[in-house]
Amino acid sequence: MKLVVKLFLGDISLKGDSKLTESSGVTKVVRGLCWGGGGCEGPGCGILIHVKEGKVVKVEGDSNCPVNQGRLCSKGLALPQLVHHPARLKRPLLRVGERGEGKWKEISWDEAYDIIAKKFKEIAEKYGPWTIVFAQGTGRDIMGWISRLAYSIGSPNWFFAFLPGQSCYIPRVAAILNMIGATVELDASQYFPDRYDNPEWRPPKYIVIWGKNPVHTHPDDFFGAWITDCMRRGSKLIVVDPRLTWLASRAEVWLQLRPGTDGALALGWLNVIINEELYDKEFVEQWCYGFDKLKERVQKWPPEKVEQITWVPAEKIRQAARLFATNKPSALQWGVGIDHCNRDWSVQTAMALVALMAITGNIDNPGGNVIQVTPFGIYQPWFGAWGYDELLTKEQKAMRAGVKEYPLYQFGFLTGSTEIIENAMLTGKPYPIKAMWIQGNNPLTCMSANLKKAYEAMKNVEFIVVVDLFMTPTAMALADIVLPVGSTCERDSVRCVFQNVSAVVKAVQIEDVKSDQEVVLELGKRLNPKAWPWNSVEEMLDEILKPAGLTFKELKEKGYVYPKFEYYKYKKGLLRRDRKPGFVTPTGKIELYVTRFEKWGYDPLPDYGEPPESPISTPELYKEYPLILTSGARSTAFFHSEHRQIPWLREINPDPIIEIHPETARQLGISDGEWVWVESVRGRCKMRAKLTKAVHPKVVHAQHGWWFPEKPGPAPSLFGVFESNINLLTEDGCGPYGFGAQFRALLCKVYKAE
Ligand SMILES: Nc1nc2c(c(=O)[nH]1)N[C@H]1C(S)=C(S)[C@@H](COP(=O)(O)OP(=O)(O)OC[C@H]3O[C@@H](n4cnc5c(=O)[nH]c(N)nc54)[C@H](O)[C@@H]3O)O[C@H]1N2
Ligand SMILES: Nc1nc2c(c(=O)[nH]1)N[C@H]1C(S)=C(S)[C@@H](COP(=O)(O)OP(=O)(O)OC[C@H]3O[C@@H](n4cnc5c(=O)[nH]c(N)nc54)[C@H](O)[C@@H]3O)O[C@H]1N2
Ligand SMILES: [Mo]
Repeated sequence: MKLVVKLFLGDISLKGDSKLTESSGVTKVVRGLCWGGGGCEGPGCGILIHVKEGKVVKVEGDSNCPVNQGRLCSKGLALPQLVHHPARLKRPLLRVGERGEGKWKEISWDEAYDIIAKKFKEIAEKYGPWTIVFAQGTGRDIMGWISRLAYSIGSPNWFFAFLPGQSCYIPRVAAILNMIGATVELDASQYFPDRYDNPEWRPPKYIVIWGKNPVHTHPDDFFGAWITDCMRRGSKLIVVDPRLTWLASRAEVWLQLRPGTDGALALGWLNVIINEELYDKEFVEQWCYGFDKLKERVQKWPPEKVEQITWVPAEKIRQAARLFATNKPSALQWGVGIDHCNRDWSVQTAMALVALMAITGNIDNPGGNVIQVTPFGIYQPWFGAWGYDELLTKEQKAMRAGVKEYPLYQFGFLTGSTEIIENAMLTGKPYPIKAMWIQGNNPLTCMSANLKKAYEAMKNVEFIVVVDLFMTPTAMALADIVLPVGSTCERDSVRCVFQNVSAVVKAVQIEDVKSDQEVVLELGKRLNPKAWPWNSVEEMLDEILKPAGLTFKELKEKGYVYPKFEYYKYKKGLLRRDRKPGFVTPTGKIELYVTRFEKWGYDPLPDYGEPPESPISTPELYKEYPLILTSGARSTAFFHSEHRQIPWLREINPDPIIEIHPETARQLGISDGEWVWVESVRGRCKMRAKLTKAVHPKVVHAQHGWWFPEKPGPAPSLFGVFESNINLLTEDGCGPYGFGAQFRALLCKVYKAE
């Protein structure tokens, strides 16, 4: 039978995995994008949304999308269950009982906007607009919108509530922006629409995967299966991870380090590569600054000493360092393991890893670590600076929480500091926080490393609005108004991040739900019409796309648009404003010795110290809490605290899991599947033991973000958020540079829950 599918965007013939027949009754297939809103923060996977009678009946990967080439993860495949979930928020809600009581009244959007706009304006006038804070989660399709909303009322304080030390990628970004002037990513041919067939591309000989698990996580705009694609084309792996991940089990070398000791290990690699003269001398001479000082610094870190700290045998350290340095091109990929495991040293750990990429000459070369640029130079909303310069006055910028304390905050995402804002909520200093807008963020379940403190802090905020798809513990406990927004299948939006520009396309409408974009535009107009001159979301998207010479309608038709990509941009004068060759740093070179850090009184070189809690830094505590706790390695079933109510996904991962080595469990009298208490000096929670040799006998790994949508919502239960949540045990606060968290590498004990 000839396949005829009526499409939203004109007719296209579907191929490959999309074998639909008329008899299946599917009437419409919309080509969209999985990005936030039920999907993840990942690389923007192309999807085909199958719609029948206004319902999403199936979502699959788009084989024409160069990013995922037809593949899709469990969360994307489960979108139909999410879109039509009975617990979805469908109308704006106004709190009518006490906070946490769970008593709500449905109101219209106009009523909701009126209340919010009035309140925000009053507060801005009386206390200053900076006392209204705008909180987002990991971001995805929210960052730019919410930051502009904040700036349009004069608040410089949009931030991650309450992510300690901006510890999702930003500590790494802070290091690399000051050393290279740009971010880099492993070259898996993602910048070419013809991908692996492109003649300029070469597969990396070795891929070092450091504190990351991309096949589960697809983070930082990287699709995990690109690693396995490279492996099929000859790439070999070196994995640095305390857990035996799927990738570690397939690596030529797996370095099972003690959690939190990455800095020492990286310095050990640098020691070997520099002292054995395995580095790229020409590249270092021509393009790097401060090599001699780095050379001097790494003398402190011979492999034998590093072995004592990291538990990784010196010979293995040498082997890995030699393989990486002597096989060009090779690439090094780093993950949130760098940001979460050693709060006070995370920036300097990242610095050591940047130095490894640089001195081996693996920067912006085919198959190395390529420098990322914004496609078409779009002043795009993703990085969240959208409107910063034009909308904020100098005085308002100076009020951003953290700028005075942490000069490096210029090199993150222009966000306010969690530590300063949370403290301001608790103490009223340096100014009180009067209102909070929470969009795409579940601080009471996930993002804070100290849930009870976050709870206490937010209780002091007079007026809180939560914008979400579901009633979360945060919304239930604290919201005065809850606004329902749609999934990635329910909105028009654009994604302009690194490799391409692509369109998020609306396929269905669920009751009174709006998209995040509509909400910020409509509320924004009421707060400051000058900042939101567009009459519709489409007009706004057209404006954003102007530098690409595209309208939103054209982008929807084209699907995935790639700018021309160039290697060796630093040689061609493509990075600097003055068009001279070199990097965007004060010296124009890659700064192994960071001149800005020197200026600000920070150590300009990589270094290592113990995590705040460890067998070495707190030996007394270690006697009582004899296991090293790491947390939050991502489950394929969930995005952080999301998806617990989605049947297909909950079935994959029904309970909160703690991984324990079978030998350790035997000594503790714990058997597989048993409920246990996990306890740190700060608190305890209940989890189900999974016995596995994938963890070291002295290390346990706990999942994060757990709550139970099936349990009672009203306080004190709050959907059981304080029962099995590991963030009752973790430690908050940031490191000296203002970055880094301690979600991992802490001490705990585990015992049977009788
Ligand atoms: N112990 C431990 N804790 C951790 C971590 C860890 O490794 N270990 N990791 C940390 C890290 S790196 C991060 S980034 C944070 C994440 O912390 P969060 O970003 O707060 O986590 P999410 O669960 O993704 O919460 C996002 C909320 O946004 C809603 N949402 C989803 N899509 C949309 C949308 O399109 N629009 C709107 N308006 N809402 C949406 C979801 O329903 C959910 O309630 O957690 C941190 N917490
Ligand atoms: N399915 C799914 N995907 C996600 C998310 C999700 O919640 N679910 N969250 C998204 C977000 S916001 C982020 S930040 C990314 C994170 O993505 P990744 O950076 O890939 O992070 P994780 O899986 O949290 O951790 C990576 C690895 O770090 C290891 N690790 C733990 N402690 C240490 C240590 O001390 N040193 C080293 N070297 N490794 C350590 C863990 O064992 C784990 O295998 O994932 C994103 N993608
Ligand atoms: Mo994150």
